[in-house]
Amino acid sequence: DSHDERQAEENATDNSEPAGNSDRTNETEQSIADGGSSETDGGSESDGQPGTSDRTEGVDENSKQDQLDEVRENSEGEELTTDHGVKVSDTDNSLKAGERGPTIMEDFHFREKMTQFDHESIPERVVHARGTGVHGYFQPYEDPDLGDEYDDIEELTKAKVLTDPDQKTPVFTRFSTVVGSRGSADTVRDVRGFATKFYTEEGNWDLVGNNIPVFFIQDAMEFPDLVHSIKPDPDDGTPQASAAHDTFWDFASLKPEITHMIMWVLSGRALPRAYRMMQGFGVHTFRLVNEEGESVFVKFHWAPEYDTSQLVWDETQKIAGKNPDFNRQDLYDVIEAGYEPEFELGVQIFDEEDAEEFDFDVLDPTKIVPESEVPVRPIGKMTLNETPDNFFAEVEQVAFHPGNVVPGIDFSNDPLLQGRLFSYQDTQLNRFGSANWDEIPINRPIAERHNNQRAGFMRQEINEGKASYKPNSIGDDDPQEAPEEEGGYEHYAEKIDGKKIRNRSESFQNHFDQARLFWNSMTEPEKQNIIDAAHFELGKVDRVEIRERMVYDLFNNVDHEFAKRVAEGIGVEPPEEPGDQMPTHDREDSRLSIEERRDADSIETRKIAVLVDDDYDSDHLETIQSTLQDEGGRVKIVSKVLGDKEAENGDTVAADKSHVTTESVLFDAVYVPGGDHVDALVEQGNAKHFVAEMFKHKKPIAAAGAGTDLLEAVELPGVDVANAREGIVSEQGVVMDPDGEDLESFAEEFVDAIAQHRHWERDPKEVPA
Ligand code: HDD
Repeated sequence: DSHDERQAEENATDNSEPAGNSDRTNETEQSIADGGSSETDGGSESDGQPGTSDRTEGVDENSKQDQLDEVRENSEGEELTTDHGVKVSDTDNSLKAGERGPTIMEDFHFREKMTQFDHESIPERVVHARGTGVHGYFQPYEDPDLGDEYDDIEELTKAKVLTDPDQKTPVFTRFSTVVGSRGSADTVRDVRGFATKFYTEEGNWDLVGNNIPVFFIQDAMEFPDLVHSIKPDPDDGTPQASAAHDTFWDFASLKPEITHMIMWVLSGRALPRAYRMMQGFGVHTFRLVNEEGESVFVKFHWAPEYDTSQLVWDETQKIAGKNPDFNRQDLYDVIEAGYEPEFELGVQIFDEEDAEEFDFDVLDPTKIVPESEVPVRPIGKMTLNETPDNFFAEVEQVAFHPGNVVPGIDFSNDPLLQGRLFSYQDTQLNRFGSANWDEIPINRPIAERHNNQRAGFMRQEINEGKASYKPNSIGDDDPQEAPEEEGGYEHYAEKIDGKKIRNRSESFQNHFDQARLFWNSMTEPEKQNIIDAAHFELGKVDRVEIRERMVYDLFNNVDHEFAKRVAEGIGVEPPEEPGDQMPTHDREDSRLSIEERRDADSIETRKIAVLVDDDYDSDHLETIQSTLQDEGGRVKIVSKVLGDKEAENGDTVAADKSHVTTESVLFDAVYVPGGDHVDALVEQGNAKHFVAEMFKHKKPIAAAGAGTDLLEAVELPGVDVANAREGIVSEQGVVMDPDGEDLESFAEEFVDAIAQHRHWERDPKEVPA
């Protein structure tokens, strides 16, 4: 199995300890021939009698993989054939009339090969075109703590995927950027999509969320306008994957309801360090429904096992050139190295009465339910542990639809959600050209399917029997409708009584309260990041009236100081008074700040570069390297050129990367061991730049022994290397041990500095990198 081979290879080459093992435990060989019907029973016992089988039972974490095994194709050791199974003798030369003559129409192999190629591409997603996806499973917690009001999760929902702690439901999760086309860069300023397909035994449930808990607009009717404004301009097709142009800010400046979302998008949330280092949100208020048909409202939250972490702006722009696949590659790399990124699923539960109490409308997707009002209750965990075999078949063809829900999960009347329930089905028809997109292996449920929906382009299933209508007497009226007690989906019987009306509810008008809450909740460096981002984004806007509207009509109604600080950087006269709609509250919620949420207790999966040249101190290298690896860090040796480097004592180490093939922006931290090699390093512009840029991007830096000379040569602002001549000094995330004597304590200090991720106290303005 190619997964195992990749695993073995990674384990052999990656010099860090894998945190887990992503092998599938149960490699069931299930073929159509040996009785597992293509309808699939998900690995359960089947009596083989068409029409008499029970609902799928015994779904486990491998069920989807077992199903996919049925369609996996492996050419290893095989002979080349045409699509129709005829062996091919020559695939390099077309059939010609004579040695140097024209190609002959009869050449079926040429025609087939070329036709297939000409039709290889399908339309990219109109939004979220660029992304990556991986397999995993979800498992509910045993007895989750739901607070005082509810004892157990069954009181809230009958969805087994959320309630049965013995059930591991397979999932496929796709992460994405929104605006850029399929070939754009990963590290642009943008919202990230976070879409999960749960292949539950009761059918597919798609939780199609983002890494930001609110949205730009309040009604799906506005979505085409929003997307047209942010996508490249219609006349020249620029800029790619960027909000920073007149059309987007024109639209934004005329839509005060966008303000809250804009605050998030200008923050570090829009620059995630990794897809596995960001929160996810279902955004809308959904409903949970229990066996009795009672319902509560719910907001879904994903919390990453690895701290939510951001990149800094200068770094993201450089990464976009050095490695545009930065986030996509990271996810594959860590999973293939044996780590299994986890996300905890949490719910905020509130009922209609609670909703009445809030000073915002829970149906308005530009609002959060603050965690200070309703805590997030963790109810289960998703583990991502398997990379796809084929990007097109799995990542590109996976198709999500918020309308895919299972009994126990239902919708609210959020007008954005309601519109999505139409749009996703429709967009898949455009992408796949057929209503049969749900038959594509990655989209196929594990749960059995029986209905009279038939035919159409690329139909795969062979539906037996004469009657494809209901009611029928010819086929015993099968397939039978399932009453609710047998798992039939019943929509929550919400009472609705109103006039047909096209308007925006009064309760949706409070646009600045939560934007201010967000601003108030930021640490000072996070506020500065937002201001810097506004200077960049609005600085790219040519029309001054758009910049003015953003400052006067939007930002000045969030916070007066904020509006003034933005105005100063973009050639707009700072407002003299706060805006008339500016809320005066000074509420904060620390859960909104990435920095305040940080646990900072682990360096697992962080990438650390060690700068090495000939005559390094091998004790300095090995002691620190092994501590970092024991803590789960991934250490790479970076040198001027590839090849073995020799230590002072004759040991050698092979360089993993050279300065030609890597850059500081691709690492989380840097370490410079001592030894005579430092004489060479201080002469290398690339080595100095590496350290200076690490400093500029607020990343941890460590140096032992003579390694500190390199830091001195770089003249890091505010770091007094000359006076750090004794013992271990750690300031601004720069850890130095000039004696190089207590390497263990030094390593621990360095680990702490890496766990902090970024050292915001630094002032990078003086760093010439
Ligand atoms: Fe959407 C894709 C998330 C509002 C219409 N959306 C898409 C994807 C994600 C989201 C993660 C990518 C799925 C994948 O990986 O294949 N969208 C959201 C969230 C929204 C949201 C969290 C607000 C809360 N979307 C939204 C609205 C509409 C759409 C209001 C239209 C009315 N979204 C689409 C789409 C896409 C899509 C055009 C493009 C490709 C696809 O669906 O499959 O239908």
